[in-house]
Amino acid sequence: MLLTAVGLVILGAMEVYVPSIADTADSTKIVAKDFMFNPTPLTVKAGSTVTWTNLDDEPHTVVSDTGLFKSGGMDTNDSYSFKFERPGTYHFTCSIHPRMVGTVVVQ
Ligand SMILES: [Cu+2]
Repeated sequence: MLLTAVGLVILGAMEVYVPSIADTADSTKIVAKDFMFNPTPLTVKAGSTVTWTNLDDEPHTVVSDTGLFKSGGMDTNDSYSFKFERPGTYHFTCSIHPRMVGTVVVQ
């Protein structure tokens, strides 16, 4: 009886976990690699959370040109996420490497 209950709890947790992965589809992800953001521009729907991940061996940041969002330093494999509530065109740079630029278009 106890084992059955534990099994149900684990199964229930998995059912919650799987959709949460689906929510972070590739279409809301930007990588920093080879000192470039990719893809850029990235187009998402309003209310989407965009996640940047640093795949370089050098640290990078993600800083909005307007100050709307600003990550800390991201080491290798670190990520930063920001939820875009309003439609618009959002430019960002890496504050360490200013030639690294990118754009998120929110529809
Ligand atoms: Cu950088």
